[in-house]
Amino acid sequence: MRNQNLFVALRAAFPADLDATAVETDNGLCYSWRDLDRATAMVANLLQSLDIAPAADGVPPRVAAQVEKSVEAMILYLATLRAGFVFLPLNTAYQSAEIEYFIGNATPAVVVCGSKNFNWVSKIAFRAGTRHVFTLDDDRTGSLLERAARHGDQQTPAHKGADDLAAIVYTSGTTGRSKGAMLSHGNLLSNAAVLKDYWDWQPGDVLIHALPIFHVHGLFVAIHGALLNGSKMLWHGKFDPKRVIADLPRATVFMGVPTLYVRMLAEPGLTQAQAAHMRLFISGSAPLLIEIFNDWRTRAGHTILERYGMSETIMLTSNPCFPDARYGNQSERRGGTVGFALPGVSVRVRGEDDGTGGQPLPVDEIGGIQVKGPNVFSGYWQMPEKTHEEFTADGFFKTGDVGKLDERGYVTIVGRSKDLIISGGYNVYPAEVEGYLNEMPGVMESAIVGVPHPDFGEVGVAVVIAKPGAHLDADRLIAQLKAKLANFKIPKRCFIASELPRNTMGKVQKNLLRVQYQRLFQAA
Ligand code: MCA
Ligand code: AMP
Repeated sequence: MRNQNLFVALRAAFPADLDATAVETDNGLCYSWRDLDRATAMVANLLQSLDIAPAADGVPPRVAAQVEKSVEAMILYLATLRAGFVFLPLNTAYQSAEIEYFIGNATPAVVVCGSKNFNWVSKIAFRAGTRHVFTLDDDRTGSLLERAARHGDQQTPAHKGADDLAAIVYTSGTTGRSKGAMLSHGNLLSNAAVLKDYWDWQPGDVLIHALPIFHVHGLFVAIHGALLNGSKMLWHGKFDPKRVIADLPRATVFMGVPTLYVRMLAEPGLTQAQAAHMRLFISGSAPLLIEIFNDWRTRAGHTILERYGMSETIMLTSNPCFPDARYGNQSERRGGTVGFALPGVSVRVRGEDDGTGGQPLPVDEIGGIQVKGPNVFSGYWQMPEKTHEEFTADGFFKTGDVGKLDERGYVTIVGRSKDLIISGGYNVYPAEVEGYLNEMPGVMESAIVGVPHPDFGEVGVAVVIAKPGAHLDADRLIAQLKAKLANFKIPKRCFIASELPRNTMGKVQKNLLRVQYQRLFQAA
């Protein structure tokens, strides 16, 4: 049977000239395609040489990585695929309680972390039974590379079927702990192949990569897109609007969350002349405001292509690259919509879930968005009941997003049935943060709501109620939260109130809090 390892497909797309530049970094380094091939072979050989007991359930070893963005971090991801192991990317903002949960839940055989975190991360990992902890920093140092340097630069990619597990991506839950979405080689490759076609990747395309590589957008959509097209990447370690704008004349494709577009629009250097060489600007991970969509058209002279996806499904819908022949100019990129279901993906909108998955709804009616396709994950790591709950009897995944489909098939997202805040493209689940707040001394209860924010799109605001007789200090609560949770999850403001609004059933009316605080950041 053909080897369906995703790495094999990516490697096959490398250009014939292996000495051409594959990645150019913002600190002046160049990596050739040959460098990527050799380095992934060396790291894959290292992984395969480790003394790891085979798992009774046959699941390949997991490699968890909490490392700063670097080309070597991307090489670690590709090497993990190449070795046939399973990659588990972790946001660098996660703190010890979060890391303890992920490592305890996924029981990785290998953990890779920044050298400044080695002491506490290795303690957590060793306690959880991980025997191999390496370091990797963003300046090409660390024990991972030192050890890999002792291995050969030839390696035969592990043989994989389409359904074999390639990555576990953790997404927070509306209740309880984070869930690990299990993505297979087939999920990732089918999506990448569809996007190559749909976004019309062309010879000579050059991608500006300025997103973090521990989430689906930067790790899969951007990297797979460039590699599967044999395209060079201009690699930005950290997003800096000025530096991205400076690179536009050398590039053709850019992918960003809406906050990146907002920040670039604030730069006088963004002009139509500067963006003239670009072919495609893509936005996703959070709603793109129509004002930003329109401003970008005027200032950069391009129409942003907005698309929609999830960690569990990778990309689901996209506005078209070109008008669809069936609809002529009626099928252009439409601001405020996330476009059409991608080829091979089924998207439907259903009414209230009555246990049957919900009734079909007519065109333009708002309901729950459900999806099916070769890109959709197989389930949550070791959570069969959760997996069962999130799928309908006929195999559609309930996204938790609320939206509608028009008669041409454009999908518009109007809200979410899940209590989720998307801040600068990162997901924050209020239930998780409220859980931490509620455990703090003197706190009786709390509610966190998302409110509009000019930079991050949406941010969390906390309303906290003190126990009788207790005195609470909002700044102290925020400081205490910062010590426990990733920084992007911290509410941007905290208010101490005497009570929370409740309906007759006693449920907190978050909609009222959202209205109360909706203008909080308007003038910011
Ligand atoms: C940083 N801060 C944030 C965020 N980022 N607060 C809320 N939301 C955020 N996203 C806070 C920090 O805690 C800090 O607060 C202050 O802002 C400045 O931090 P700094 O690190 O300097 O911020 P930055 O480097 O400018 O980061 C902003 C950013 C970043 C570049 C917009 O958030 C980012 O790269 N976002 C992209 C996320 C992404 O790739 N999402 C894709 C997920 P303090 O000073 O108080 O400590 S994949 C997905 O959603 C699906 C599948 C899809 O469809 O793509
Ligand atoms: P994640 O859990 O990080 O994979 O985030 C997935 C969620 O991001 C989706 O369920 C949507 O709520 C949201 N999302 C992604 N792309 C878009 C978009 N273009 N517009 C609105 N929401 C989006």
